Amino acid sequence: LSTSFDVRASLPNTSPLAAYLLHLIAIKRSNLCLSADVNTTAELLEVAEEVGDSICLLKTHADIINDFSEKTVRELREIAKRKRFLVFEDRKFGDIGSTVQKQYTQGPLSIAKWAEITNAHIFPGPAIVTSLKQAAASAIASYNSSVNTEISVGSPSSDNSSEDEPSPVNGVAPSHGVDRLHTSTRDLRKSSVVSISTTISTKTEPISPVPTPYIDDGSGSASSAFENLGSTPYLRALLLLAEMSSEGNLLTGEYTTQCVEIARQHNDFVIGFIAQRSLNEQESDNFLTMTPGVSLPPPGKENANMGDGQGQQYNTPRHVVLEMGSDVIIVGRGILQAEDRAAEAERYRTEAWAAYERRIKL
Ligand code: UP6
Repeated sequence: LSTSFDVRASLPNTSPLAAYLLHLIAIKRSNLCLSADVNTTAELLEVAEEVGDSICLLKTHADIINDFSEKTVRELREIAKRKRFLVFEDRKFGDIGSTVQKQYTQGPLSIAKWAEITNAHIFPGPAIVTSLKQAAASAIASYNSSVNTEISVGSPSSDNSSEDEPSPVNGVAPSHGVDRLHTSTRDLRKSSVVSISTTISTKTEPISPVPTPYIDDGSGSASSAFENLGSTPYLRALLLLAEMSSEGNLLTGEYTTQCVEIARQHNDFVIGFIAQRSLNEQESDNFLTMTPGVSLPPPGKENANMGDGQGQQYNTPRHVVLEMGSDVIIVGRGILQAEDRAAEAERYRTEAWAAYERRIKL
């Protein structure tokens, strides 16, 4: 619990995406994830612009966005690249392996194409993890082959790509991507073993540093820190729901323990948990803990019993990070309903970062 994010990024068993995120958190001095629970693309992009500098991660519920489309994905990826955050689709998968593979890679959401991180329940058993891992490897292979194809056939304008298609750097072009995904899924079955760690993308983009004032901690300029970090790698990872924030939930005791066991067996793909406290117990555990159900009480109401009247239970950033050992706070309405969302996000970021700094000094 007292190990810094930077040190954790360099530990031997840390997967490439976890290492990237840990470095990003350290550089931005942000362990804040915005839960962007909005209903339109315009609102999503607007809030991403407003708070992007203050967050390490933006969490979506793509299935509540009425006009979700390729445009949503393309523009969100553009903001994520410019403002330097990762995207986490809070899909909470919970079906048999074969079905979750399709839900992850196909359909109108095609999550694997645009979200670095997603999450799953383990109540269907451990095959949910292996199946998602396999589908992620397939999506990465598809992306890599799309980049190679672009290189071999020339610029995207030389084929029939429509203007609305994301560049291969930001995501897999929709129509082509789906075909490629089918092909590579077939290849995957033939070859049977695909190691995600062998598919680290080296096809990175030129760096466009974001001059964000709070990043500079005196140890060097933000832009040089970002240069060292490089651009976002095309990688995929999973969080397991080990605990929930809602009143009376059943993710407790033996269920939570099983979740940790499954995560340990797949720590090349499972980078951490949605949980209310750190679940790192063994020396070799380096899982990221992300905690929803976080809000700051309004001034003067510090001792109020916080909830939303619909089962949600809230804790403060300080409690979650300092006392429970969580790494990243997930905040939705606490920021979304503020008049000045950028300022409110900064308030949450500052609180959560101060709690982390106190924790590592303990
Ligand atoms: N979420 C929880 N609790 C969990 C898991 N996920 O609240 O145990 C998600 C919700 C919502 C967000 O689906 O998107 O985190 C919390 O939003 P809020 O801050 O507005 O309550």
